[in-house]
Amino acid sequence: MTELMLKYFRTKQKEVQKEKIYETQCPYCSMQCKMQLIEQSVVSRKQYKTVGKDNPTTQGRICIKGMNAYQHAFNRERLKYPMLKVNGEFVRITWEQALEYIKNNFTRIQEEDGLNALAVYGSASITNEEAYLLGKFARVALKTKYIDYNGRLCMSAAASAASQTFGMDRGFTNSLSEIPFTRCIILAGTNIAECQPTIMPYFEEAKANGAFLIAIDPRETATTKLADLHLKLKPGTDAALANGLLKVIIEENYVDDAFIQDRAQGFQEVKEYITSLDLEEIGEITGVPISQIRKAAAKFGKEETGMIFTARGVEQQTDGSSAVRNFLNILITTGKLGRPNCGYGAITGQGNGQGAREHGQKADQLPGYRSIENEEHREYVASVWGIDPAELPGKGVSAYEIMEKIHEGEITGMFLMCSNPIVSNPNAPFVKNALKKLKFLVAVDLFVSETARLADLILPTSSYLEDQGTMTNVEGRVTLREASCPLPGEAKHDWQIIVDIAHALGKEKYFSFSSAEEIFNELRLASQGGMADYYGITYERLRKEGGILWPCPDLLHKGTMRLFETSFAHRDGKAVMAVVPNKPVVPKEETGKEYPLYLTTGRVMSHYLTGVQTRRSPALAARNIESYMEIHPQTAEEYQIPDQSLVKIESRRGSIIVRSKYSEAIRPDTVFVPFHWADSQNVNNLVGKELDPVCRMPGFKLSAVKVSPVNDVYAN
Ligand SMILES: Nc1nc2c(c(=O)[nH]1)N[C@H]1C(S)=C(S)[C@@H](COP(=O)(O)OP(=O)(O)OC[C@H]3O[C@@H](n4cnc5c(=O)[nH]c(N)nc54)[C@H](O)[C@@H]3O)O[C@H]1N2
Ligand SMILES: Nc1nc2c(c(=O)[nH]1)N[C@H]1C(S)=C(S)[C@@H](COP(=O)(O)OP(=O)(O)OC[C@H]3O[C@@H](n4cnc5c(=O)[nH]c(N)nc54)[C@H](O)[C@@H]3O)O[C@H]1N2
Ligand code: SF4
Ligand SMILES: [Mo]
Repeated sequence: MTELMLKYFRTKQKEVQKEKIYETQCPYCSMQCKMQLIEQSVVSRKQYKTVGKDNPTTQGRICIKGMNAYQHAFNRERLKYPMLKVNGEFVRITWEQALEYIKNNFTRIQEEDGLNALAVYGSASITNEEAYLLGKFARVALKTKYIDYNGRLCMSAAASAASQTFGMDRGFTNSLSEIPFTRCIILAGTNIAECQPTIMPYFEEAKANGAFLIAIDPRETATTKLADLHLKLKPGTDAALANGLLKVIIEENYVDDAFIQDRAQGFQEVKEYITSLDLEEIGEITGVPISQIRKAAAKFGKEETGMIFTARGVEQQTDGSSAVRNFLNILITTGKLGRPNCGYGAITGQGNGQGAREHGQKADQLPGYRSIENEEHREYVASVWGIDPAELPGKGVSAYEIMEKIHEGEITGMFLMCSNPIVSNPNAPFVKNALKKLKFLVAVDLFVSETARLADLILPTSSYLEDQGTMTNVEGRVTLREASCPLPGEAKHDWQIIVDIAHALGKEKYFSFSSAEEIFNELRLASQGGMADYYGITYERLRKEGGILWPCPDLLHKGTMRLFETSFAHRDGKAVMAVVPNKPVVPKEETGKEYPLYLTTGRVMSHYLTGVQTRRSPALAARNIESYMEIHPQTAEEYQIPDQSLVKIESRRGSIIVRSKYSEAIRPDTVFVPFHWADSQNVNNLVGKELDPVCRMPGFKLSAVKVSPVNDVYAN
């Protein structure tokens, strides 16, 4: 190094005047990696880097999204003031004006159209405290029955399946620490390598220890590459595939009779139905060679221990709930539950995908996973809230059905917190028109998202760096994220916004909170004695113990690492098996002459959900600047679509234009499009409105489409 260079570096070093460390937790997926944001103040500017921090779930690992999350939080487009739409333009107003405006409009709407004319639409990206408070806000401050949230599009199939089969829904029956020691793993419709990257070492370790990994996915992905066997099924046929696996398991007698006898109901009916099925036919339905079905079943059946994981590939189907139940049938039949290194995992999606589904944001739910239709549950929660149980509204409808109610004129106003439904809901043009029809829409967001653009009023809120609260991660582990940065401008925390509006509506008596911890303490009480019992968890314990797995019913309870060791959560302690038909009761869209290809949708590593945050993070956006359609070269040739060229994709609902991307990794009868982009690239313009009859999950993973090169479109 020359003298000159040395001098340069010394001066540079001196320029780094100070370093600040912000303790935080990633705002994105369900791993909820703990991390530190390091801010270096250099004379002219601030620079940032993020490093992982040790914790029981991810041991200090982070992925590229976590590494670059600060970029959206510090983005210049962050909302800092309440913004009111005046003649089509957003103008800054004060909080006093905003609250007055909300009060007047909410009151007017409820006077004109009834209490249920106001809907609340929530999210699983907010904290437990905020999710809890939003549920209470809808029922106590607004007295409306219409509340639901974006988790309906995410976790509802897995949640309903676990509730029906086990009597209780915690995504993982075991803690992650058991994965490395299991002998056989089925990964069904999950792309953990891109969606929960920091979970990967658990599976890599299992493999290193000799476990056999089976992946079920219509595409080869970074996840299926880890597997020993990849069942490349036709989209939407998981229920039938699970029947095929069960058939071999039963025929080859890998059945755990003692377990079934002691701990399950309904095996005989399942067995009878399975015996009546034809494996050849299952091979045809699923497109998976029978030899592979046999191999997978034998491996899973034979091994002493095994685990099954499902995610949105299986679940985001109009038979998602029963498809998951069929995978649970396999676990029960082989007795792989309630003991070490055996169990089920629904891999949660959003940061608080677990906690936000437990404390009252769902249309039919009260805190602690209680039911709004159960008299005892209503009485208990009403007593915590200090109201008469008769005042509690009844059950509402699911997220997409709220949009239908708007079109029908029953809902005329909405309070939207932390979601971008015109991009994330199926049948997107219908949803956009619904929101445009509202008399009054308030959106609480960090940015002017595509949906916020339609709002009458946008309220600025805090990002993960500024907001304190608990999040329940993929394992069911409740973790505390501390606030580490000051709020920008006049932004307020989501919980503060809810509290302020409740006060403006004259409900201060029920919303007298001045910190997240105070809300958590009420949540603890409201959840006490429920399925998801958080009573024994306190901020103090979370700080000391670094996370606790629920249920945790008292202050001395250590939390629950493994569920169902001696009994399931149904009254009689037994798991309930279900007969799942090969073909769903509500038929799925079929491909045919006009729409010959299956379309399935999902994610890429660098973007998050509707992309509002990641499209504003330069380091992430640069990796995937636009949407694309993954297509097999053979199929592309058939439809004369060159690689990397614009292609029109059409379904019965609408069309989009994206760039083609050749890939041998996908089935020739299927194309794949990620859903992180809006407007003319919004793949939900193509997805239909049909919902799973049990859990109201849309069929995001299956539509029939046709594709054509864009040049031809113009030529026509
Ligand atoms: N990078 C990134 N990570 C994320 C997110 C993100 O947006 N980006 N979102 C978070 C959220 S909220 C969620 S819910 C999770 C989602 O996590 P995943 O469910 O793992 O993600 P997806 O890409 O939606 O779908 C998973 C896989 O299902 C496959 N698939 C499609 N159709 C079928 C089918 O019919 N059957 C089967 N068996 N498989 C099928 C797809 O090819 C895909 O590889 O990820 C979380 N993590
Ligand atoms: N085709 C297709 N569609 C899908 C899916 C699919 O696989 N395929 N997956 C579905 C799934 S699993 C999910 S989870 C949904 C998610 O879909 P959305 O609910 O639309 O989720 P996001 O894109 O995360 O929208 C969150 C919004 O809240 C803002 N925000 C971020 N943090 C905060 C906060 O702390 N407070 C507030 N108030 N706002 C905040 C963001 O800026 C953004 O505008 O999409 C579903 N839609
Ligand atoms: S996106 Fe998920 S895996 Fe990546 S750092 Fe954030 S929480 Fe961890
Ligand atoms: Mo999700």
